[in-house]
Amino acid sequence: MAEQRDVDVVVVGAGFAGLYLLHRLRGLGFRTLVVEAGDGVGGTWYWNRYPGARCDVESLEYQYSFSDELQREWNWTERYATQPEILAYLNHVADRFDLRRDIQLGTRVTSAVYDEATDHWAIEAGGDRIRARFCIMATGCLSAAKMPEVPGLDRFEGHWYHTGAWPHEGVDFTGRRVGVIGTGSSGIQSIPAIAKQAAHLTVFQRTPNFSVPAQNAPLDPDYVRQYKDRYAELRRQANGTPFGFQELFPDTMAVGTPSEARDREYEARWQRGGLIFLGAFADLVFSQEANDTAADFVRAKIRETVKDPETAATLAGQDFPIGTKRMCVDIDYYATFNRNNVTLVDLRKTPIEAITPSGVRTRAAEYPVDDLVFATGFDAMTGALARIEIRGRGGRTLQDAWSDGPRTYLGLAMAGFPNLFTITGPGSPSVLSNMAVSIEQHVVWVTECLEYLRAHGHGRIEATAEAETEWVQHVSDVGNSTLFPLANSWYVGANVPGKPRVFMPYIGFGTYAAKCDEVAAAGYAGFAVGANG
Ligand code: NA7
Repeated sequence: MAEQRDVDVVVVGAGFAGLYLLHRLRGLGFRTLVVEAGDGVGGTWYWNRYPGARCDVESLEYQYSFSDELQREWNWTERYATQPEILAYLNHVADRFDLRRDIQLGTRVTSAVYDEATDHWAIEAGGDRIRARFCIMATGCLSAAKMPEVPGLDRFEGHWYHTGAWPHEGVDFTGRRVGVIGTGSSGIQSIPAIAKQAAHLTVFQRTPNFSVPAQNAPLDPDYVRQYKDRYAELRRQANGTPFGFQELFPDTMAVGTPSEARDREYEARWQRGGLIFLGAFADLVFSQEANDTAADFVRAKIRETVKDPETAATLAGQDFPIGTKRMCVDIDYYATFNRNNVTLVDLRKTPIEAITPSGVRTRAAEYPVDDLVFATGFDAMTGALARIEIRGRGGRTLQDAWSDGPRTYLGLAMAGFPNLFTITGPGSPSVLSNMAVSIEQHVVWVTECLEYLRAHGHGRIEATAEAETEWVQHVSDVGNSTLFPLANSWYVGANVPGKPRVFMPYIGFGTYAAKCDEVAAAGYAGFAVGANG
């Protein structure tokens, strides 16, 4: 029988969240162990190594703010950092803060079981057993890769890859016929890069997405210097905005603004590039009429860019309000379809019937490919947690507790699962915000909570069923006041057959953070706390 390790806190995952958790918990004197499935740190940025992978949040905004020296000394080279650069940054953080000695790599947590008699969690991980009073799931919300339900892959004779589990040695597509299935962020980033290398690229599109240009460029050293001087102030500003971005949200409405002025605003933002396009007007995610003006602007840009009218129409055939599926940020995505070696297949007209030994067969034709890339996304927000057997009070599994959809209090804790926390969990605003800002907020809140419990001699904390029910309702009410639930997105679990259709993220980072602060200031209102078991 493997030896059991005893710690105060076990953290599952060594990505952006897990690394910062370890740094803070250690600083507070908690004996902490981080368990990570990958052979390196970095989480999302460890696994997603597909060609063209970048963050769609600007590099200067997508970093830790907890260390002044770190932000001063680390230099991002481009406006949008590539995956290798972000991974290098996270490795730098792991080394700089001497984190590695408490991270167990290459170890997948398979179960976490709560012992009511002692208020401890028993964790099983690759044959190891760990006992900890607190367990924090920093497992990521886009980390459980999702393959499509298409028959025949087992007979495919070429190579196939999922963007979220890309080979470390890279893939050379030179001279090869490649198929990409999926046109979310991962597809939209990888398609231009693969098209430059492959002999031929066939893109299989089910739902066309909205994408705006990144207008990526090397960072100007003068700009970076000025930015660094104002860093703390800018981050404070981001912490109060609805999506955790520095850009302040406008109060002007698209409805009522004359169309020339509206289009000038959209054009200016298109030229600036990036997700701030959606910040053009305050009513874009609330009013269909407003949303249509932004969506029509992007569709016109697609038709202007893509030369073949039929291909342009297929790329511009979105059937959901812009922004209600994660909008994509691209480098030359639409222009890529002007290349002679790229073909677009509209799966809405001719769905995939099967993967054959030599390609992809749709209802209309067979497309021969040597390599297949699945850019088909993730079982988002709940997938990584569902893959671990998590048992709380009475041996009840989290999957059972969430059979009608995820239920959390603040996206951080669950009734029936004492001393368990989730970072970027369902019910938190993480996926609808600048993830770096959300993660820092969650980590600070959870670690301050543990500090409070220790200071007050409490060994147990648990969200009450009432607080959880109220929060679930509130998340849903806020979601329903917007256009978000209109899209068949992974925000509502639509990409996973059988997954309950529940709008999972909380909309409004600033409001959320204020609510979390209020809860803490009121002695953790909505939680039951108890003495050491
Ligand atoms: P996404 O955004 O979930 O995109 C997945 C894409 O794959 C999307 O276009 C899907 O079409 C498509 N898909 C999924 N299953 C199938 C099948 N069976 N057949 C055809 N096409 C399919 O994942 P990403 O990895 O691109 O991005 C995830 C997040 O990472 C992103 O939001 C950013 O936050 C970063 P559908 O829309 O379901 O019709």
